[in-house]
Amino acid sequence: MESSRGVGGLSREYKLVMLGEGGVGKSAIIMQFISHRFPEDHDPTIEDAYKTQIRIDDEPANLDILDTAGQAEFTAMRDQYMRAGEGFIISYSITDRRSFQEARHFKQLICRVRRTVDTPVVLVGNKSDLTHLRQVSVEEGKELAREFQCPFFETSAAFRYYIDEVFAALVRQIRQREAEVVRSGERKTRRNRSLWSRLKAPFRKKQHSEH
Ligand SMILES: Nc1nc2c(ncn2[C@@H]2O[C@H](COP(=O)(O)OP(=O)(O)OP(=O)(O)O)[C@@H](O)[C@H]2O)c(=O)[nH]1
Ligand SMILES: [Mg+2]
Repeated sequence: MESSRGVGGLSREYKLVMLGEGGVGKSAIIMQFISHRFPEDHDPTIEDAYKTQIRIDDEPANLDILDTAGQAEFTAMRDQYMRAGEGFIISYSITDRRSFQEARHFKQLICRVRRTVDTPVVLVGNKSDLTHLRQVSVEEGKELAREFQCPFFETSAAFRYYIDEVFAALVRQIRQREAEVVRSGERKTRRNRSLWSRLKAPFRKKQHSEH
């Protein structure tokens, strides 16, 4: 298991994947996060990768972010990046109910490909600035996040609302899972040790009785 500081004191790299229907603002969220810019036009993504270094809870983190295609015709690589990613942002637009319904499909796909329900995820309802076009309520978003057992944010890439929070929450999720794995590993080692000492006990007794 790699420590959170990585090998040789370098900061740990986190492989994050941005998922969601076409046009919900995946690229806009990433661009605002990395370069504080908002792309006004929709330029459908095929696949783009971004790297950035930030500090989260006073620990450095190298983020390797994959921006994926929402358009169905570009989804050939999906299984591969779903396997390789460590944390996933599932995004929808609050102005597009269909994109909200698709969010559940993305979660199911992650579970199916990774064969576990225990993958770090953050749910994001983007375009929160477009209140007059809202089709999905905050409550519905929260309810889906409860179902996913994951953090939830309504973001606006246009106004840079809650953008940093999304990435920080995802890295925290990954760190928590890793800490849990380490703890359960220690528990197993302790259990094995006590099993071993119980197994060895009769030998010890025998040795003592011989003297
Ligand atoms: N008002 C508003 N518009 C947004 C917001 N986020 C994205 N947009 C706009 O929505 C359109 C689509 O944004 P993109 O970031 O290209 O969407 P995408 O999810 O990357 O789309 P694909 O790459 O095709 O999957 C663009 O015209 C953006 O300017 C937002 O928070 N508020
Ligand atoms: Mg895009």
